[in-house]
Amino acid sequence: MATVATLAIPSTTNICVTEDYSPTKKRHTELHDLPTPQEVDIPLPPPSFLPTEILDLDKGTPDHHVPRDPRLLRLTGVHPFNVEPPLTALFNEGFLTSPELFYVRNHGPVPQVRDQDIPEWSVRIEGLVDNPVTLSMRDIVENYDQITAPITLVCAGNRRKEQNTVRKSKGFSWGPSGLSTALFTGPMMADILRSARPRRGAKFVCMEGADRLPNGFYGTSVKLNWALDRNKGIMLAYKMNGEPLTPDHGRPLRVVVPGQIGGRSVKWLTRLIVTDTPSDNWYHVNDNRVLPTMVSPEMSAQDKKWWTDERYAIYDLNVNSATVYPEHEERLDLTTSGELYTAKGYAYAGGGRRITRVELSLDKGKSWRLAEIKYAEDRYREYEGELFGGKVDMWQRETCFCWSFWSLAIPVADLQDSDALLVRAMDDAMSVQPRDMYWSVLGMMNNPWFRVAITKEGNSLIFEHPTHPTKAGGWMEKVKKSGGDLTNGYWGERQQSDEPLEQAPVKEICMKKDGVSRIISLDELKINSSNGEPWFVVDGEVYDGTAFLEGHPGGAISITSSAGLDVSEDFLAIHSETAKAMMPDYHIGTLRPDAIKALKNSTQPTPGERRPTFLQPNAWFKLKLSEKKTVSWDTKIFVFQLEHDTQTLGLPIGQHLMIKLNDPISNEPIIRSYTPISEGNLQGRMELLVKIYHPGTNTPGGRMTMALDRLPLGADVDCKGPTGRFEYLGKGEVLISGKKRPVQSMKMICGGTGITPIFQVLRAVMQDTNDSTSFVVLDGNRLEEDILCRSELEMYAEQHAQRCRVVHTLTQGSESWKGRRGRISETLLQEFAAPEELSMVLICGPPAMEQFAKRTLLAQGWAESDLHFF
Ligand code: HEM
Ligand SMILES: Nc1nc2c(c(=O)[nH]1)N[C@H]1C(S)=C(S)[C@@H](COP(=O)(O)O)O[C@H]1N2
Ligand SMILES: [Mo]
Repeated sequence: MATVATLAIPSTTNICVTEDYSPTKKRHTELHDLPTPQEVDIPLPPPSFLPTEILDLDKGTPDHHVPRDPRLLRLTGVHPFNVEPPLTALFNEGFLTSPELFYVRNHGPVPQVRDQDIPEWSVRIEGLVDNPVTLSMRDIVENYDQITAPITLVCAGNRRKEQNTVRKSKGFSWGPSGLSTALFTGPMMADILRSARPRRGAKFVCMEGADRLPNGFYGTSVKLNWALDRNKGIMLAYKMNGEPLTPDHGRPLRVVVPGQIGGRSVKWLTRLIVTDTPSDNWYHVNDNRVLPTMVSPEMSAQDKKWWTDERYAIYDLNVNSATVYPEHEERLDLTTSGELYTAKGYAYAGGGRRITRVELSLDKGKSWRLAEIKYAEDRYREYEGELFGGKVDMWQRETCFCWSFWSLAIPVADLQDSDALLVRAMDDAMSVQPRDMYWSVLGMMNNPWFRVAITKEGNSLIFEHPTHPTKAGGWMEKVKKSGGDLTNGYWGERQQSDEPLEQAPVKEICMKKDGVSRIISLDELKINSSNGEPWFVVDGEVYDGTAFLEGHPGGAISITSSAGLDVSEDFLAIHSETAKAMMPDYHIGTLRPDAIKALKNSTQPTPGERRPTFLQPNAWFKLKLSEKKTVSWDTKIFVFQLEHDTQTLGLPIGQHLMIKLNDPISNEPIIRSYTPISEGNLQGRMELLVKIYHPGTNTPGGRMTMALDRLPLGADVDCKGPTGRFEYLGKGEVLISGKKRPVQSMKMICGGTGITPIFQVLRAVMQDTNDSTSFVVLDGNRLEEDILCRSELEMYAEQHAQRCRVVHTLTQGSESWKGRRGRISETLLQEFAAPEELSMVLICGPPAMEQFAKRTLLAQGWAESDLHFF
């Protein structure tokens, strides 16, 4: 080991702040130059390939600027970004985790920091100090001693899914990978604070990040004396494994508080405030606590005092361990397996305490076997020198701030005779993981013995972890489903002394409002959602999230992006009982049963797949604008390219698609339904006929149409569909709300761009020589120039005179206009759209026109079920 110190490791003491922060740099060159781990006995970072691509998933979110690794498991839907790596992938990286696989816990959007702004990034140190200062990145990097140290960060929510399976907590589910380890580089916080000279009486240091959240900036505090104590290792960091911090991990600067829960390690650091009381930041008060187990979500919501009692705030991590091998759902073939199976996993403790033993049991905890433990962190204690521009100086530090790895070779015969492999760790304070879970409102610090269930299947053993972070399955769910009580001290196994079947006393939270009896169709859901009211579905019930957009802790975007969707799975996975108890206020009705199925059946997109048809009913896909053709002074055809030349849109006749794009002015998404003018089986492209509603003296203009008009060629819009409850099946057959209906004739009443859905149906009939359905089109416009699709309409009327009649009426026709004049009137409706057997009326136009038509047609003898409004 003596050779270690003499090895020349390239250092980067002279950090050029700007160059060092290129986010697009693929790979840190220093790593190539470093000695291999065999030469120097310290574990070096695994090969890292920082992603440079923005994933499609992130494109429509406030994090559209953050490149990410697709392997990460998203725990709270698309946004905010809360992810853990797959457990095996994390473990297999070894002691250090590459930044792209490092778990992420973001309460909101990632602040966008440009390269050129980094040197000017500043941190203000203020409060109870004699010398308040503002330090720039340059000061922080150049004027303070820099250190590099390996540190494991663990989210207080690690393993929370197990808590949520017992009883839903006020927190989303984490599997056992809510932890990662890296070499952090930067100055000690003690040095930074000393230069501001804290005053007598100062006891805490509050930290604040730049991420703007629903309840203010993220912030928290730790004790000042800890921050000043070098043994506690609290530091600021701007590098992780020698790379500049990535956006998700706090670029350009964060706090790292070793040995404590990750929540104290504030990212995107902007302020340090020295105070005499703990932080009053919303996230300090309402997050990262273990309330007494009897405090229910409702109790905690009713009484603030639970949240302000500092005794319940978490600082040091507790002792914890988990098994990685056997993996979840691993199968061990007994005919080919050797005699021994080596179980492996990780263990960590808090506050710098060392893991002093890890024990495994195969008989429910009656007897234990001692595992071997590897402390990779200790290898750094013997190393002296610089690494990534920071001094590695840990020889005198006795503290353990990193995870350790345990392993134990077990005779396969013993596994075969056992129902479960249990693991527990102990630390140097002799704290040991408990057998039983300590459930609490926030579900944090979950650390009971980690149990891997073993079952026999033929000649194999099947292993099962308690849960999977994002998928169904795991032994806990199975036990719960079969009526077992997970909290009975025997992992839910029924004991002989037990009553025949004890029902878990879990109270279901009712999310429905008393007296709400409205039945909502799929169409209504879609229409209202596309009109800017975010209606979404959870367990077959419809909620309108409009009134909660501003107050929503998850941000408005998580609600708006749920508009028109069945989000049961995500919603239930994310929300606490408290959140669910709020839902009656937003409950507006029940979705029609057929609609529930239609929503559920829609498939999820597979990225990179060459799909024959473009549209998917529950997923947004991007289309590129390739051409704008001017039709008249206010009307254009927008040509969009499909994903490949032979792809078709996949829009049934009579149905619509939703288009979503960002309002260039407010930057908010706008969603509207359209019917393309191009044919549904056209390959490679789609054409939309759109009348642009420019602002007038008294009218604001159409937001969507103006936004479309401004969209540059090559830009993307999001599309989803089909929607609509009407479909023309062909040869006189109509499908309406899932029911077939024969028609011999159709009356089509339209105004302005209302012609588009009507034209689509008309064209389908006209193109089919075997279709004998007849039509009348009553088309109202202002000027002759405003008539859309006129030549096609007239061509049809000419070629199929017996079954196609087209009547135009103009409100401001010029003198030369020979056709009808005035609005669509009672007389016109009587003359061209009188009730008939085996007929129906299709209507599409401005709201006033649609209302007038409805009233008049009903008065003239049509039944409501004969009318369809697009
Ligand atoms: C009006 C309806 C809604 C209400 C009353 C509501 C309420 C809440 C509450 C109280 C929280 C804080 C955490 C908790 O107590 O569980 C929360 C967080 C959150 N909600 Fe909602 N929510 C609504 C709709 C939605 C929808 C439709 C989604 C999308 C599926 C969503 C996604 C989220 C996310 C991602 C978080 C935060 C995750 C984090 O802590 O970073 N919410 N919501
Ligand atoms: N500014 C800011 N800092 C933050 C958070 C945050 O949302 N905003 N999340 C905290 C929590 S709860 C954890 S567990 C760690 C996670 O750090 P990581 O995302 O780099 O793994 O960051 C902490 N620091
Ligand atoms: Mo966390």
